[in-house]
Amino acid sequence: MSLQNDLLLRALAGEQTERPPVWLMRQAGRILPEYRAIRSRLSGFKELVKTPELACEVTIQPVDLLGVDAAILFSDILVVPEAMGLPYELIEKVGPPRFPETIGSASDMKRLHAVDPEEHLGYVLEAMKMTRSALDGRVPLIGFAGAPWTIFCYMVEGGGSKEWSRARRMLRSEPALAEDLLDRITEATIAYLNAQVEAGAQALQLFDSWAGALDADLFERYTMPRLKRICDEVKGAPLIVFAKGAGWQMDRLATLSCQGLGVDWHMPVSEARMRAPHHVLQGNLDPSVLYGTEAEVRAATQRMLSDFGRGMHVANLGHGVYPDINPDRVRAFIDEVKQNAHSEGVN
Ligand code: 1CP
Repeated sequence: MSLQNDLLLRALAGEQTERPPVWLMRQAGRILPEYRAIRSRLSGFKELVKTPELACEVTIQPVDLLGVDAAILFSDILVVPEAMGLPYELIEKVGPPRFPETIGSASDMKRLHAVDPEEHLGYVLEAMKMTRSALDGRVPLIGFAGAPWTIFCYMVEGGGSKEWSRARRMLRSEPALAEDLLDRITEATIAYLNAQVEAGAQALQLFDSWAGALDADLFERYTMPRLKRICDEVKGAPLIVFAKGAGWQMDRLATLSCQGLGVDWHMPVSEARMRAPHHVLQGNLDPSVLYGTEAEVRAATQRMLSDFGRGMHVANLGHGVYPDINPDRVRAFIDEVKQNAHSEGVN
């Protein structure tokens, strides 16, 4: 089945497209009342993630309701530590996800096992197959995983953190243990992403949401070799690596064999382009711009588009959309990107 809208895939292949494709990180989720309606009928987030019919339905919602050029499978990066042996909890109205058990010592590693995607993450692969078929070629389907360092952060800390000091302490005080844990996450991630491609993912994103917590030495020693392995060993779909807060490492990231690099809103676009001349860049509007008026959203989107210039660009925010943003502002952002083509006389 050929794609009716293949802008994202053509852009990631380095082709000059009529206009940049546009999608939003975290587009499937709490910004949409239609998502909240489904969620409120369920026992919680986990039921949604583990029920392929429902995951499929909320994945397609932003395609129907917002008009994005790609769907991203509704799931979470935390399914990988769970598949390795550390289950997460997301208790409604209590707060963000938590891991009741964490990794703090060599003996904790006994809790972990190798990941067989079919056996341990079959529900994600099922949702992927179902969604690919339900999309019926309307837009490409993006699969994803967390990068090793970001998953390591959650497995060591047990939940979100401002500084990730416990995770960074492990890198410095127990390097052999840290390397072992990062390698196991890397193995699981490679198998998982390849299985997603087999199940129907047409593009992939690796979220290194907490890459910005590392200094240059730690980034080089612990992160770069694993990102390189993933880029080299995952086959069959273009890959975007988004290392949030690590724009200053763009020249190192530009040595990776992935097709796309995410750019957060701190990074001047001209500098990202200079340091990564051969990669497609994705981003980078500050999500908080979407709290402004429609006119402000449109003006800021225009500025972003002109900063990136023509080609080699996937329009997105510089991080995930915040749950309390008005979907009309998201629509204004998307519409402004789409208008961009018309104002230059092409579709
Ligand atoms: O419905 C709810 O109330 C739960 C909120 C929620 C949602 C909608 C969580 C819990 N995860 C998700 C979905 C999700 N998570 C997607 C869906 C697809 C889409 O993008 O539309 C994706 C790609 C993720 C990825 C994810 N989960 C990341 C990487 C992206 C990023 O924003 O940096 C991270 C760090 C997580 C962990 C996570 N899951 C959920 C929360 C609240 C968090 C943050 C935890 C913390 O650090 O405190």
